[in-house]
Amino acid sequence: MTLSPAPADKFTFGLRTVGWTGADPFGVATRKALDPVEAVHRLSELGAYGITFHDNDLVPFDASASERELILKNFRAALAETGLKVPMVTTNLFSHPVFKDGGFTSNDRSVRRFALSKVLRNIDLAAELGAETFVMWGGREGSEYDGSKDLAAALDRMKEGVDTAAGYIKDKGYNLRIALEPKPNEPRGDIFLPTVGHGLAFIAQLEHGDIVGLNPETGHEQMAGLNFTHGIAQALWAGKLFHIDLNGQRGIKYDQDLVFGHGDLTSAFFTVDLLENGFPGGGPKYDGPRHFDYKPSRTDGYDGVWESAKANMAMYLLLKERALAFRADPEVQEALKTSGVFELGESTLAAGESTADLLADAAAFEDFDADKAAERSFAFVRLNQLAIEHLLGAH
Ligand code: GLT
Ligand code: MN
Ligand code: MN
Repeated sequence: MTLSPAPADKFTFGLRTVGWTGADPFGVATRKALDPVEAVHRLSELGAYGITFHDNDLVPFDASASERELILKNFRAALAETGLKVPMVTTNLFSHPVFKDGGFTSNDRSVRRFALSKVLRNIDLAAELGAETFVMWGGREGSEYDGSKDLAAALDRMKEGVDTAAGYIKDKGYNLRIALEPKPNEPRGDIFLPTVGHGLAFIAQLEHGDIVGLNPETGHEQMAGLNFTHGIAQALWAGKLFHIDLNGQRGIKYDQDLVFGHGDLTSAFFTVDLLENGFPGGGPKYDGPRHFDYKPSRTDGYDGVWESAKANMAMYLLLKERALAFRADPEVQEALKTSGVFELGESTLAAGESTADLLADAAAFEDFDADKAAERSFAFVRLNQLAIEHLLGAH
């Protein structure tokens, strides 16, 4: 296996990632703005498959119609020249002060109407550029004070916004699906739909939930102290892993957006193991873009920007190599067996067995020796040590 990425690896980057100039709440930009056309060429040279963007990453909020056309013309030309794809597009409903109380859930109805209209117009652009996923990250949808929102009404408005956008996609016959991106907090004190679990429960309430899924981000689940691999596993299991934002985060703190694998490396290993190898017993697999949503550190110049873009892809490919070797190792297969990992795939009731049959089965209860069963060692530590050894290249 080679560590040089190729378009077949389906690595994608947000224009906002390599284009982040380093402005944060405490300081101004440390890098000059990046021309989107240059971003397209650079990413393509590095072996990426695609680029993603918010409407306003490309076209400034206050651009005139003719300025918009010129920007899009140059961008399309760069895409055509390099063959880089745009698999995902999203809408900025968070930067302009008008969105300070949210877009879909602002207490001000005129802002909600503006936000919805902005989203619908951007859906047209996404479809035109051939995107298949339309991400919705509601960073400003939330509150600092519980008394400032009618929380049920906020969820109604969120549902209205997402369902209206999904209905519009269907009416237009676009080949697009919506992917909601959960985040627990930042920039709002508390964001609505804070985790994968909240997102899945919300989708179940939608009218057009069939074309709405999730775009989980590594760091966002970890900011809430949650297990990212478990989160994407449940989304996959529910048929809702439509897209993924890979990056790095170290513990429960502000959103770090580090390079993938530069946070919790063991967790990153198991994330790649799941994405590349799937569940041990089969089951649904993810085949969408491997999208990196990170920020090149503001300490670095453009050399560091391109190094970090390469680092995301190299980390993924290294982890993929290790994860494939892990599963292919006979010792690991044996350890998985000893640990009962494959046994979990067997249904607890036999085919056609009723609850009455189970209750009548003395072997399951009266004759079951709980103390004896409790003696079984699952040997999970050995299995995990093997995983870490593979991760470190020791096998
Ligand atoms: C913003 C956020 C990301 C989201 C983007 C999608 S915007 O940069 O921090 O996690 O994926 O709107
Ligand atoms: Mn993200
Ligand atoms: Mn993030």
